[in-house]
Amino acid sequence: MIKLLFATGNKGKMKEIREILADLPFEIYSLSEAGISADIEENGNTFEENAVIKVKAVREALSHGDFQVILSDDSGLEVDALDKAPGVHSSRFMGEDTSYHVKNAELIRLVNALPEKPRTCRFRCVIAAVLPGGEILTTSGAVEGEVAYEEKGGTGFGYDPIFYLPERNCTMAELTQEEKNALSHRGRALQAMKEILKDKLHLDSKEA
Ligand code: ITT
Repeated sequence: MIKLLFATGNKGKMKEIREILADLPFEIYSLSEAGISADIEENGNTFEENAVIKVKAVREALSHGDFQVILSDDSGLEVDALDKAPGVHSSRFMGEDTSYHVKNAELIRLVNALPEKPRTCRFRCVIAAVLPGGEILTTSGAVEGEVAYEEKGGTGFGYDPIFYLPERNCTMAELTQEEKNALSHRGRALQAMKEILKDKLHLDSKEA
């Protein structure tokens, strides 16, 4: 098994990441499972910059060789009518400790106040990796949707209950977790990263 550290403190992300990576021979640790409490300043202007900031900060906090692979995820919601806010500030929007019920209601209110503007939005995700030789790589994924008129569904986390998928006629939070992972920004970015890891680490699915 290959020891992989996923540099996130977000439990919702971690659950999805474990499911998406389940067919590869990784022993996966979150930051808390690895006993790491890195206070990382996410001061990049893009998802890519922040994803790289996270893996580098965690690599520096580790003793050499603790983990063969370090991954991070920087992601967020871009609402077109709000100039792509909350974007890289998605987790900080209205304060990190504010409930998503409150954040979601505020986003709906902001978009409803601009009735002439489209409700289009997207989730974006960038996954960054530090490979055994120290090489840093990134992959990205996105999924298009619309800001819903009300919260619906209980799958996933964060903004999922207000992320309406026109083609499915439901919100992201009304899909099963497996359905979400198959089409989400995170699912797409991680699938692309899995292909790179399989190639670079000479892995087959299931077995090392
Ligand atoms: P880490 O930095 O520790 O990974 P974080 O929650 O601070 O955790 P980000 O800075 O990448 O992570 O912010 C991502 C935010 O974007 C997240 O907290 C949600 O508000 C939102 N988000 C990202 N992916 C999402 C998803 O699949 N469903 C709903 N909301 C999502």
